[in-house]
Amino acid sequence: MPPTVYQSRSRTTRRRLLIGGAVVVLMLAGFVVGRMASEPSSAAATPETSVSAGPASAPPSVAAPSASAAPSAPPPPAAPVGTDAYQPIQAEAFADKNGIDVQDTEDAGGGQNVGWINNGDWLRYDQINFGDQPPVQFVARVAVAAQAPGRIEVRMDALDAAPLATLNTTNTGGWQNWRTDVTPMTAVTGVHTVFLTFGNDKPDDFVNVNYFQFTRGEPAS
Ligand SMILES: [Ca+2]
Repeated sequence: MPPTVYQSRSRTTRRRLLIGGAVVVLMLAGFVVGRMASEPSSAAATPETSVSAGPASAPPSVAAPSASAAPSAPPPPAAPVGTDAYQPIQAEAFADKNGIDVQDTEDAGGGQNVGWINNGDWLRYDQINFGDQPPVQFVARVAVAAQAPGRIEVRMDALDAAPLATLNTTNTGGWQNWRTDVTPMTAVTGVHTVFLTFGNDKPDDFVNVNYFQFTRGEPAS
């Protein structure tokens, strides 16, 4: 009897050892499988997060330097020299004159005009910028009460230079009846001193001028 008891005891011990060993093997296998599974998943997770974080943070970081660099990038836009020939130049803004006087104008927009102009008078305007593309027209805002015709001539850099434009003045109905007159213009480019010289065959005043400008062919305003 005793041997059977010993045998039965030894059998249960062996079973317990086998079960315990199997549990250890299963735990080891589970550890290895878990490690293999966690390694690829963690390796895939790090690229994903780094990739998704890269593009998301990259555009703002790129845009921020470019936006901050933009103000510092265009310091070399050189300011245009002198007065734009293609915008209205107020006649009363002369640098020098001969004869001629200034008065408040009744023309639209107000301001002043030059008047008391007769033969031999002139006006000088410094640093008028014609740019690289030449004008084709001289435009002047004029009022004429005189019946006798006269001329406004445009000369570059010297009073005795050949006129590049000659505007013939005719009666507009009064010294404050304003009209925009246009005449063809010989090509000129760059920055020049502009002289307006006045001439007619009578000793009387013959024209008032509010403003003038040059055009490249656009309709006169
Ligand atoms: Ca004016």
